[in-house]
Amino acid sequence: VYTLYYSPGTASLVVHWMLIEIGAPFALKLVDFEVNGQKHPDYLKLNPNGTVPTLIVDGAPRYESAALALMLAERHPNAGFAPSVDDRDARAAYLQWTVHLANALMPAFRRWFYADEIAGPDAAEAVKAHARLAIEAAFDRIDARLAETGAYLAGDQLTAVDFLATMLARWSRNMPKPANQWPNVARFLATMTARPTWKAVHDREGIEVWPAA
Ligand SMILES: N[C@@H](CCC(=O)N[C@@H](CS)C(=O)NCC(=O)O)C(=O)O
Repeated sequence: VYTLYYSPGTASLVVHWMLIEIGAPFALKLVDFEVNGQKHPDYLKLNPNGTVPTLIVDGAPRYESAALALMLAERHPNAGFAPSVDDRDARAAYLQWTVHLANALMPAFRRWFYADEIAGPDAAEAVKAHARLAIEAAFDRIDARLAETGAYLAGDQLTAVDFLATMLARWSRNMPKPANQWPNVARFLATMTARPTWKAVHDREGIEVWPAA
């Protein structure tokens, strides 16, 4: 049984969503951002970064949403969410896009949502303008990749990286250019968000489903 420390709609959503997809038993623990629960000493013992998600796996706390997505895919091979190591093209693309999303797109969203962190509130507008360019450039590249495969990020097979990409696309929903304004991303999102588990994870977290039906 896994235990997921989460906050609604945040980086924990990809892990929550995949747990539902896989059908693995899990417990949820809400980390209340209103009271800064993510910085509580007890929580910092689990995840010294003071962020969500944290997933308890065989009694050990694990973190980093992209790593957790890859790990769940590996631990539950029957779900088919990781390309086989023998499928070299798909495997390379799977790893490349997972790391790219975690390394380029997620930090840009961090700057967008936590613009004060970089250089204080006075610089927030400039930080956001820069973050917006980085996020839109990332979706340009994702769109081109999805045009190339005609299906998913790693190729024909739906894999963990697609759940990660969908969560990140959701984060753009209130931005000047939401991710579903890129045509190939829109086609991909239509497929991903039609999965019944997409609505299920929103219901479990008590948040509005995007895009609205
Ligand atoms: N690289 C981390 C990022 C985690 C992260 O920044 N989570 C945000 C929510 S999306 C958070 O916990 N924010 C609360 C805070 O920083 O105090 C991951 O992917 O797990």
